[in-house]
Amino acid sequence: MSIATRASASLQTTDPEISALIERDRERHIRTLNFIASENYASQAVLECLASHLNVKYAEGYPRSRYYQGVALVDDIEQIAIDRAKQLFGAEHANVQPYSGSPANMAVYFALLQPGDTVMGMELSQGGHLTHGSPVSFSGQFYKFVHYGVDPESEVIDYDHVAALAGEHRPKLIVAGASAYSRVIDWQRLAEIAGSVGARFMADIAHIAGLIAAGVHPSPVPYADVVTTTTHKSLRGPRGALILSKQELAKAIDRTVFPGIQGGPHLSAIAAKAVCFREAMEPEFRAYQQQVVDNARALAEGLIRGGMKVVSGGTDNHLLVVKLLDREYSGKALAKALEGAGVITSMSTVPGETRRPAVTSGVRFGTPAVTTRGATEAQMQRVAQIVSTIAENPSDEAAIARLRPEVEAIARELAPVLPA
Ligand code: DSN
Repeated sequence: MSIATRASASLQTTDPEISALIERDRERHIRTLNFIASENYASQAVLECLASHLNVKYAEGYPRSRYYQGVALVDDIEQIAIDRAKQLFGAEHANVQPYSGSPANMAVYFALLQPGDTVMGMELSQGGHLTHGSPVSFSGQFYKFVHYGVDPESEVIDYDHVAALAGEHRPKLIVAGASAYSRVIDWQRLAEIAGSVGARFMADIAHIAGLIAAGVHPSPVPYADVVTTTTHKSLRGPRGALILSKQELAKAIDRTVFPGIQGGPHLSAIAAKAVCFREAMEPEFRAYQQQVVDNARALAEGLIRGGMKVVSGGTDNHLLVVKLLDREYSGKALAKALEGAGVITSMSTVPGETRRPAVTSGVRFGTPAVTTRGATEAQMQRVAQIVSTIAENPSDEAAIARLRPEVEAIARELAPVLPA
């Protein structure tokens, strides 16, 4: 085989082992129900960008100001992505280069803070994110994070406590946003608290960006100095991230993303982001996001009817967390049992957590992926019954085996969506 022929050989020919594993994983998706709140099925158009020749290109810098030649067309692509991101979210400035959510958050911290500065963020065990000051993340190591959380009774963010902590600690930045919080976030209230102590306000909307773009969750853009998001969760684009900001922070953010912490932008991902922003402007996207929320509510109601406890008693968005503090088994045990039946979830800590983070007392369910496959409330009610039955005794392997065909039957009713 000549060098040129080898370069154009298919994956199946070049590496049958990886090819077969990818195909088996595709089948796994089709035969199961994906309730991982942070996963979604991007469109064929988005995937085509990711697999395109743009993977080749180096273009360090920004459109019309690069360190490489041959960039005129990728400049157009990145500029379209920037313009669409600004239009979609009503933002003054957009940086579409962050490789993923953690580097996006790092770029904002590096742009706005000095090491050792005080920052406030939501407690990880109550729904926050590692990059919001966990001691095992750079964020908790470089900065002095003070954490706020939820009211122990309502399990909704305790805004009075946020205000009291801000007054006491005078942070330079307040970070809002979460990975496992099912209620509407009051951005205006948090921005007012930040303003009252002279802090900047950052919203990390990674989980709910799609809902916000579609107008089914309020937007923080009018209130926040900076908004970060991944593009692959509810927004349904490629793996990657986006930073939106006020114009006055544009230079500082851009400089920090490149050359501050990243090298060459991933132009295949940037093209895919542009496509995803365009898709998110379509009326169908709004209908999709409304169905995501309706499905999450139907699932929560069904689980509660089935005897399960749901954090905060329900959901306003795309996810919910079941609470297992009073059960003898952990979140990890239930998530594994559910996987046995074909219901794919992730364990989650819960407010008042008593177990280790690697075991937990909760399971998080999200509806973006199954809704992309066309699921509706009736199917969510059937899933809720199956989950409630397994939760009665997650060690009952015979029951799990009996329920698996029921899950597979629901999965077969849905669109396969993944390209072969
Ligand atoms: N790991 C993601 C999630 O599952 O929520 C957050 O980055």
